[in-house]
Amino acid sequence: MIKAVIFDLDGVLVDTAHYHFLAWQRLASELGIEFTEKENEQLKGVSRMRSLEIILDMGNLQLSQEERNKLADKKNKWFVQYINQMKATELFPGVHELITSLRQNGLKVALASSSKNADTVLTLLGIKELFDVIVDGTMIVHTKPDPEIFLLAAKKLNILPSQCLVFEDAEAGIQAALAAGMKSVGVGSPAQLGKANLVLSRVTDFDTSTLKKKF
Ligand code: B16
Ligand code: MG
Repeated sequence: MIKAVIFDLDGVLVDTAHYHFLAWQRLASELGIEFTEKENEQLKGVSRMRSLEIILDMGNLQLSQEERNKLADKKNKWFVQYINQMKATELFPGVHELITSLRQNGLKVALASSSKNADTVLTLLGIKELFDVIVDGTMIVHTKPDPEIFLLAAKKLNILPSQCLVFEDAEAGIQAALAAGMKSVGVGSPAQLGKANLVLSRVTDFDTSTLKKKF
């Protein structure tokens, strides 16, 4: 029986995944590397430095750690500029209502994002108080597909991993949920997220009756 729901942030509750893409594409373009939405799928859910390494591999570029740090900082500055212009209305429609109704039905709700900017995004959107527990990229060593972030969320919620349901838009996130021994809902395309227990186009295609029927 599911007792807690754990939400990813970027790409599940808000379209910040698009801002990550724009910032990486801008960096790739400066480096002369072609980078489209298709390649971007591999970056979703993984850490900033791992994302950079994937892009550098695409361009067969080998750089020192110091140069890589500078590029990662540059991408992050652009990403922060984009999110600072974000409006609270960019929260996907129905998210507030869904989380409120899960809590009214006695479920615990956590947020688990690989991003070190998660706190800024949640503050800008004014949704921090919706969650019983928040874990982000500043609190973990290994990012998705490692299960660390989801296991930490379950521990803080005091709920067994097998009683947690994860919502994710990234292939790496679904792999992390599986590795944590949790059930998962993929938000996006079945081609990308086929390993999830259920795939939906939007998080708000889910409600408490879907929970009872499918899990
Ligand atoms: P930052 P999520 C992830 O957030 C993003 O999907 C991924 O694209 C990004 O590289 C990662 O956070 C790290 O983000 O550079 O802000 O620390 O999807 O787990 O909410
Ligand atoms: Mg995501």
